[in-house]
Amino acid sequence: MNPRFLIALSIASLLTLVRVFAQPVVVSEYYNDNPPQEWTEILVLEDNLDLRGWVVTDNNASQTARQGGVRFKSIPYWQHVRAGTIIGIWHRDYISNSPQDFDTSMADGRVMLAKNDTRFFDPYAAPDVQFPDAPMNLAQEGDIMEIFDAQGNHVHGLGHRATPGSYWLAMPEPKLNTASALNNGQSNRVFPGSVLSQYNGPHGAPLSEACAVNITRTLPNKSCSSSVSNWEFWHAARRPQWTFPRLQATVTSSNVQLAWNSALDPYPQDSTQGYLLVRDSAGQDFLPEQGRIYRDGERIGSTVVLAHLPSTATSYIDPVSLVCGVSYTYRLFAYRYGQDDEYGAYPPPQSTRGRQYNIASFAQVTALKQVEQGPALRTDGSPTTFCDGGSVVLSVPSIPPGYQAQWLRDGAAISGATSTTYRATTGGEYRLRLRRPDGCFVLSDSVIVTVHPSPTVTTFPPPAFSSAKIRRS
Ligand SMILES: [Ca+2]
Ligand SMILES: [Ca+2]
Repeated sequence: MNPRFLIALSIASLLTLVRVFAQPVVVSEYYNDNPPQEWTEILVLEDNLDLRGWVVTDNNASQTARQGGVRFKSIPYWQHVRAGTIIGIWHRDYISNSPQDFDTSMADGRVMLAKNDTRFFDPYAAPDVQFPDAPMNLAQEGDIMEIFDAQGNHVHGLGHRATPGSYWLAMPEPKLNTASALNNGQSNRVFPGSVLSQYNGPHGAPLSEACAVNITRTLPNKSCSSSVSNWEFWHAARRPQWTFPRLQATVTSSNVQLAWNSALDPYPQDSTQGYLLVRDSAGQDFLPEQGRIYRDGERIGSTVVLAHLPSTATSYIDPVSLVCGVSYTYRLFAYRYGQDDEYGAYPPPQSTRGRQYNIASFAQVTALKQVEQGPALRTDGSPTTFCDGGSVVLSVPSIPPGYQAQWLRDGAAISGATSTTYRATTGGEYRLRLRRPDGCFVLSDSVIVTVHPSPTVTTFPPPAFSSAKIRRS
């Protein structure tokens, strides 16, 4: 990475610290060619977004006047668009009937629609349109793809031109402008595009690139010089959020009853989100592959897929009779989107297409058959909620002879924690598991420990500048 790039990037980062945008939709990439082959790729970043009446439009070659494009029709299709939805728009008609080129189903979070498909779009022409017969026609010398909300407010714009035109200069942020022409066969794309703040910057900022290689229609963007992509940004937008997931298991003689708190789903009516519930009896740390569709009853090593559940579900009964001495670990993953229309059940994981699981924040619990009442945990009197750096000591008074102790956090054994006391410094649900001489397990009750990040003080700008703002986070 050359020093000028680093300096420019750090200046761009500083600028975005001062002005923070939360644009709900961004222009991600567009491709210049003869109009029937041209397309624009936009990415939805806000969940359950009403896109009815929104506009995507282009500009003229000198970047001085808005031209035309599409207005999203006022139909239910656009009313509850989910975060992470990828919208590709052909600038004319569908170029083939393959699912790659003609995809109107939004259940997988990706569509490829034609501007001229009046089921989804009304034609849009700006008041100052210069060529009413050819709107949404990318020009080599310069252009801008711009998004407006239903009230006509600027949302985001991505342009290209060696020198910026008056429209681009006057256009509100957030916006980017690649400082070059865009020949036929080239795409202009946001890159690195790994955080939202990188979708805004001054003309020529090293935040977008135009070239004829690594063109990625409705896929995460790649740089002109390497195949690294911003798939993690796309994935993070497409997976459900689940803060502090908690899964509890109650073992009875005939089943295991599971209950959990909910992952965030602002629009459960569309059944776009759900849960994948798995069970393991051999300590395998199963994580689902992104994009892959699993079947109920499917086995992956020692893990079995128990069920797919709607996002409104908060409980499940596993009709399994636990044997004394055997422990089952349950994992519950929140997901968004169905099977990808183009790739099917096994998309390449870094394509971010199809079903996206939150494997960074999921719920887990271990179920054991209790043959005797477990001990109650004690604390040392310290609070169980504290800041980073704090701790609380958990203990039991004594352990019966021959019993082996093991502390668990969120159902998983803590390495080396085998005495009657444990000092907890990280958040989670703590239990003590005792193994009896006959091999059966006994579980204590649980203590939930919550750890908040310590307040940190950041000075900005750096001390070399004359004034400083203090940010607390
Ligand atoms: Ca689709
Ligand atoms: Ca792309």
